[in-house]
Amino acid sequence: MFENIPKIEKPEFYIELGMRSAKRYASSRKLREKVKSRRIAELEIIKADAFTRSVGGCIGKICSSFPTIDQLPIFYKELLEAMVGINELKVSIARMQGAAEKIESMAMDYKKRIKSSDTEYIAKKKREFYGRAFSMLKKSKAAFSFAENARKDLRQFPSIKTKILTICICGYPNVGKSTLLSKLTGSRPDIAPYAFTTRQLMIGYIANKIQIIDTPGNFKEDFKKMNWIEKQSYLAIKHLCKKIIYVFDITETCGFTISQQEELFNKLVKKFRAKQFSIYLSKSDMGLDKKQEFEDNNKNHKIFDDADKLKAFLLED
Ligand SMILES: Nc1nc2c(ncn2[C@@H]2O[C@H](COP(=O)(O)OP(=O)(O)O)[C@@H](O)[C@H]2O)c(=O)[nH]1
Ligand SMILES: [Mg+2]
Repeated sequence: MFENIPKIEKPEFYIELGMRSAKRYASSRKLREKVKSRRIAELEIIKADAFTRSVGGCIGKICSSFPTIDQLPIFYKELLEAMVGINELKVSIARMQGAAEKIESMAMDYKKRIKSSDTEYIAKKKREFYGRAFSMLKKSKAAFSFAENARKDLRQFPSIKTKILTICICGYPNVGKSTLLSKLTGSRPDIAPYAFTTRQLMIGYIANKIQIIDTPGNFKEDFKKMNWIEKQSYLAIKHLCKKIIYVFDITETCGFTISQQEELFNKLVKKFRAKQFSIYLSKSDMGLDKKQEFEDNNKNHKIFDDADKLKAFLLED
């Protein structure tokens, strides 16, 4: 979703690029003026134009490639705030843009002044113009590096659809969440016989109608202390999903007892009160049948031990 922001270099890079562009234009243009000092002014104007165009063009491209923050869906806005900092990003973009605009207006002034001046004055003004332009860019160094770090973070943002029915799968590590995602959507997430396999949010789709997100279930209380994946999942549950499927591993081979799993389930139900919870009992193929027992204990929630039946239920809605 945010893959198109170009790499943001240090200000020196754009200075160098601008100077190279100035040189290239100066050597390729035919001068019209006949008088020596006029010819020098004409040449310097061509250079200043090329420099300003190059710097302004690069910065313009960077700034416009960032998403318009105020128009982002709330999920992405909060993710951006958590991972990057919205204000800091806005300030950095404004700084870079401001530097480009200032250079442009300095160039206008410089060109006007040297137009019909003598060689010595042109040389003095030239030193002044580039000196100021360079320091203008170098002063914005922090903004360039902040924007570059933001770009790197943004590239790792998940591509989540924010407008279709979204369901999150929650539960302790190793209970069978990714396996269920794969059974429901046919996608092939990271499944391994050890915990903490999920390093990226795993997302699958049923018939392009339902989006299912595999999340780690055991969130830390404090949002700030959550890791990257937990933050994404937490915000996805909070802002995007309508339903939650909680996976119970009835065999306890995941390493968590049923009562531990129940505790987490109750915590989530309390935390995300507005969501609709269903329960999926995984690993029921291993010979244990606890469906009736779960149904007796959870009158408020639908219980499934068959992924196909769960899928049919989700599609019904
Ligand atoms: N027999 C059986 N094993 C399962 C089932 N679901 C998951 N597993 C196994 O349990 C382990 C953890 O599964 P995984 O889907 O990665 O769990 P996650 O950490 O919750 O995503 C893996 O070894 C799976 O093969 C199931 O329904 N039946
Ligand atoms: Mg998993």
